[in-house]
Amino acid sequence: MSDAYRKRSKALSYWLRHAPEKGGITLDPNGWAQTAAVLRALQDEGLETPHDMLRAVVDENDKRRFELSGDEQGIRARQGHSVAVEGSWETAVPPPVLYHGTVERFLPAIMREGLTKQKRHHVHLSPDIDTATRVGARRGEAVILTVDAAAMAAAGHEFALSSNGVWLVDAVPPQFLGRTDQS
Ligand code: HQG
Repeated sequence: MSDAYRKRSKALSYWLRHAPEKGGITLDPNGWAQTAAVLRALQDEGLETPHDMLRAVVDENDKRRFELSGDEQGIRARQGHSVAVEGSWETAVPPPVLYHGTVERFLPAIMREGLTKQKRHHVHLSPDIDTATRVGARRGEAVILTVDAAAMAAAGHEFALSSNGVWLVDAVPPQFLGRTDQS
């Protein structure tokens, strides 16, 4: 992503996941904002964004964080919210093993109480080690944990899959966690 797109992606993440009111934006119960309101908010930030550019920011986003509605009048984040929204993700049967990228300093708490969702709606899990490594590396040297998703599902934990491929759960109790050889 170019710098210009990254700046806009960060502003969109902030408004569409965490603080719509800071952009003068409202989200409907499914997380949709009016595209026109978002374009206005970008302009107010000095980030003039023609509609075509917004479409490109959405289409070329490195993690496919956002989606436009069919008529492009609406825009929303696919996952990662801290504000209350519902319905952006679907319940799904997970693969047997999923991964979580984190850093060493969180491990004592994680091994004691499991993965908990912190400020977001869900704990985010990755389908592969590469993705988990990138997630963990945002905070330092990545440590990759395995999640025994098969055993969790068998124990009744519900998994959802966002439309950009992120696995979402309420929590991962410590007995389902392990460490990969890589970390
Ligand atoms: C840690 C980004 C202490 C957890 C990424 C993580 C992802 C605990 C942090 C998406 C804990 C939460 C999500 C416990 C979990 N005690 N620390 N019990 N349980 N943690 O950002 O998974 O660029 O909410 O390990 O790429 O890092 O925003 O979650 O380090 O896809 O689209 O608490 O966000 O995507 O941090 O990242 P986050 P995450 P975007």
